Amino acid sequence: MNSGKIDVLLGLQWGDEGKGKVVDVLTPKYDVVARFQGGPNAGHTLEFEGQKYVLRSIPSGIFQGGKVNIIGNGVVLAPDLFMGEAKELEKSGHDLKERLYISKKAHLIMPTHRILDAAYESLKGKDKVGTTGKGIGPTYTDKTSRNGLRVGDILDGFAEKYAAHKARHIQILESIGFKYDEAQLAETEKVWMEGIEYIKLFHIVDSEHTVGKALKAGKTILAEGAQGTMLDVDFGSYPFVTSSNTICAGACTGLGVGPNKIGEVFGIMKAYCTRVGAGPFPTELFDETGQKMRDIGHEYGAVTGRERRCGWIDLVALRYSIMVNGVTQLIMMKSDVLDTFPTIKACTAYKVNGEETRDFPYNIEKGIEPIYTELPGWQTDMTQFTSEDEFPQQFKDYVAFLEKELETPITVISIGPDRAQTIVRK
Ligand code: 2SA
Ligand code: MG
Repeated sequence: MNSGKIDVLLGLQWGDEGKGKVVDVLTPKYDVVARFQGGPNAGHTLEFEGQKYVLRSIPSGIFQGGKVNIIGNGVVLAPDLFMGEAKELEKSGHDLKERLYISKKAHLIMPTHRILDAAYESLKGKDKVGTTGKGIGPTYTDKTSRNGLRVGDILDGFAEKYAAHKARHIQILESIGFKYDEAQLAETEKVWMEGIEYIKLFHIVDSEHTVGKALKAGKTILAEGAQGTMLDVDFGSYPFVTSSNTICAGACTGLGVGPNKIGEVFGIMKAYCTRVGAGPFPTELFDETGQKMRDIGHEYGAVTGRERRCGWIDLVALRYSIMVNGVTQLIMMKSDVLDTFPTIKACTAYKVNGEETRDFPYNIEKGIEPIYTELPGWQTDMTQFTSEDEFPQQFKDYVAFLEKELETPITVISIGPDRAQTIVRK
């Protein structure tokens, strides 16, 4: 933690690395927690005091008083979903309105963006991305094509702006002959407009100033990433990616800070690997070993409930993620899921068209053969451990092997979903 700096926490794989839990452990140390990209396609699960919460657009610092939470300009916000999420938290006694700041420059996800999301997916047919259906892609598309509607727009002349944007969307839908339920749209719009009014109850600000002033005052800031590096629009497995920059640089553009203000970069990874949606996944397992990971790790999506694809840890992809993010510390999640496996495999290189490489290639869609190193499993229940001294030798060897391959220290190891099941290494 660095005063006057932004520490960034992000996923290094395909999302679902367990960022929610880590953020929950880290937030008490920070003055400000900010989201910088993505939107309701994220689902950060936090468990405490016997309650389970899934945060989509709201930063994870929201549960503690005295913290400033920011939804940055890089985020895309769906007012109706935001309202549902916020009201749910308020029901359980959390006061949000004083703690949450929303950027005027964040783009709004309109109901028609979600229909467009479905329309573009259907046009792609068998090549579809497998999006979360939350309108993420179309909203970012409107942003970069200079057609977007922003939170700041709700403060002035909103009705006309909304109507114009909607008309343009309808025109597109008609031009591609995509059928949608008009009554359903009208229904959604009603709730969405209520959401617009609801947003006005929060601090709507130029959040870059909020962040800039906090940095100047020597406050500590945590930027909370969503999805993962392999879903980054530039560096992920394009086109099977999300539409934002999920990497560390996204925190700069998504909050309005210079790169020299970045402090620690926490890279979160699982002890194995998962992916939801379509797209390449070189170390994917289609056998009972993969099913075992899914069962033990409860690998089902927080947002869509979809089954996650499972496979061994991919060090080629992780090295790449560490490089493009400038990761300074690794945090390894779900180590306990591998507790019963007799053998652990780690992919250290790819064979691409017969040639071995340790560098992540341009295209991982076909012709990739993972090269594995096999390590003996620890076959020990680690879930009750409280210190790294208790780790079995085989697990210590696995960690040392990963650190050597990744040339980055693993500073925190998670051995279960509870806050208490977190080992901070000496
Ligand atoms: P979209 O809806 O346009 O962003 O979908 C594009 C692709 O990105 C994938 N995607 C995700 N994959 C895993 N986890 C996601 N969200 C997490 C969750 C939250 C997290 O559901 O728990 O860990 O931050 C997520 N969001 C998008 C999606 O499957 C498509 O492949
Ligand atoms: Mg998740």
